[in-house]
Amino acid sequence: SVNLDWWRGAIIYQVYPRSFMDSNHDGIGDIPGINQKLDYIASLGVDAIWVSPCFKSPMKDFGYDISDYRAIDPIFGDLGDFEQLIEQAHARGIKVMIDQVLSHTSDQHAWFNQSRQSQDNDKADWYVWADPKPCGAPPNNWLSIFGGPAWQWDSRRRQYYLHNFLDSQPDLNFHNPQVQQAVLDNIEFWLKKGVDGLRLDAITFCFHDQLLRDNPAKPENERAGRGFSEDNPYAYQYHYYNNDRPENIVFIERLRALLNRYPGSVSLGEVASEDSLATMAEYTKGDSRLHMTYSFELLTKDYSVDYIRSTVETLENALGDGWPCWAVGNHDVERVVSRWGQSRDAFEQKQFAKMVTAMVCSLRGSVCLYQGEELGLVEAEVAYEDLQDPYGIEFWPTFKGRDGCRTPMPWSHQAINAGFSNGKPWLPVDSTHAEHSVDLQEQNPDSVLNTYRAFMAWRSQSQVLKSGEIEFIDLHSDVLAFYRYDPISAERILCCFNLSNQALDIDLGEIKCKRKISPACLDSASIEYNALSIGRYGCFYAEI
Ligand code: TEU
Ligand code: CA
Repeated sequence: SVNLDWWRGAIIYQVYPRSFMDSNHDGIGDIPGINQKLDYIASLGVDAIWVSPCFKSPMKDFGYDISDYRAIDPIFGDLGDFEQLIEQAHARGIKVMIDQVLSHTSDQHAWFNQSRQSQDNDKADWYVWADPKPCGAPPNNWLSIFGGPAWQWDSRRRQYYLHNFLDSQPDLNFHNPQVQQAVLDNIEFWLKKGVDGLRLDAITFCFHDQLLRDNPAKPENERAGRGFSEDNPYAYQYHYYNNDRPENIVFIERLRALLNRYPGSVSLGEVASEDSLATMAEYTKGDSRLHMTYSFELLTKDYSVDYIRSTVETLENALGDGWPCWAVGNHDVERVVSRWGQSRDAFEQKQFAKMVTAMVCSLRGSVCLYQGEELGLVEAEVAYEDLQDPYGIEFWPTFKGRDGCRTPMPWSHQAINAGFSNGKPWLPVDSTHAEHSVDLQEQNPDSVLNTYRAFMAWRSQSQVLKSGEIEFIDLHSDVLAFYRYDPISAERILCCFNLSNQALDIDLGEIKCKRKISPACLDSASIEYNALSIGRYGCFYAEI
């Protein structure tokens, strides 16, 4: 029988194609490279892959600027390679999710080429065009995430166009129903090819306020980090008018109606708004909107037991019947071992990597894990001369951009470029990454990689970890502790994660553990009567 609910509690492995595996040695990872490594991906025990954009693109934002939504970029291969990817992933029981960038296209897209020709052509209204202020300035104060105003002057059309990201990423005008239909038709092209789901890039940015009202200023004490450079003025505004507009819901419902015609296909919306938790709830309410939304809340610089607990509790309270999807890393943020890990000690970094993966995979929800997390990779050092990310180039050195988490996967420690490519890689392989390569870790039963595999195998057998409810408890200020339980079967387990680098002895008080169920790969705790001893960065699971 087909499990249409496969996505609930699924582990989704994010592949960043440029840096995964280069099959033809031009220095850039490609789809045949992914296909060569499907057995490796299957060995991780993940349920699905999310492939970052591999569609035709001038690569100004490395694929998040698409010029043809139905073609694979030649640098990555061709449609046949992608069809093989779908077929061979499916043969291994792995679902395939594609990245859909709907809010904007590349400025090289045929739609934009036509739209910019005049103010009265067929596609004149497909993007967000506006006249300058009488003084010639942009129509309002909206800002681009990547720096500067969100408006770019077009000298031919003699109007400004909106771009929330790079000026080579013009924003589509979703108020035009033809745009919505064209976008949905592109999606259906891929659904017909058998893809199992969509990661919806920047989905909150589809609509804008048609009155083009100015965004209000944000007081200093509310300027949240989320990876923004401190000198990026984007952090100085509330983005009420160019982001998360109410019309989004109507479009999301159209999108869901399309997905419903392809049973088992799933949507995962990337939600970044002023009140992301409320937006996530709104976007997943009932069963006519998105299946799940992607949370940025664990991609922050700071973390602590209190922070994780209050974030998860607040989201859980807001969500109701909505389904969350967690991530501790992706292609946009510093790698988690460096971002959260306090330690430079190799053993502690390893323990930390294992514990964080187990922790995030034990929360209620689905999880996106980023390539390289299974190796415990640290953030790569990328010299200014080697920078590729336009966002990093713009704000260097207060913000170094996103290249440090995008460097190539280390496959084999003795090979040139750690086995990623014989050619010069588009980003250098970090000098410390070869010692974390897949071949070395495969030989070591205690490696982060083998622990990850064993943990996933163990987790996949636990229905309560995949779909149970969650309830936090106070145990110790350095220990994140919660129950997962099934209200019907009354199965209840306790999950504990020591976020500190100190071994701890904790009195469990009233909590009566029936038996320890920690998987052997993460056995770093012992319990005697009601005294729990848990190692530094240790994990503990018990049946209650
Ligand atoms: O990111 C959307 C987004 O909100 C990011 O700008 C995020 O806030 C920022 O990167 C934090 O550092 C998506 C993609 O994940 C990103 O790679 C793209 O550059 C962006 O959309 C534009 O398509
Ligand atoms: Ca290649």
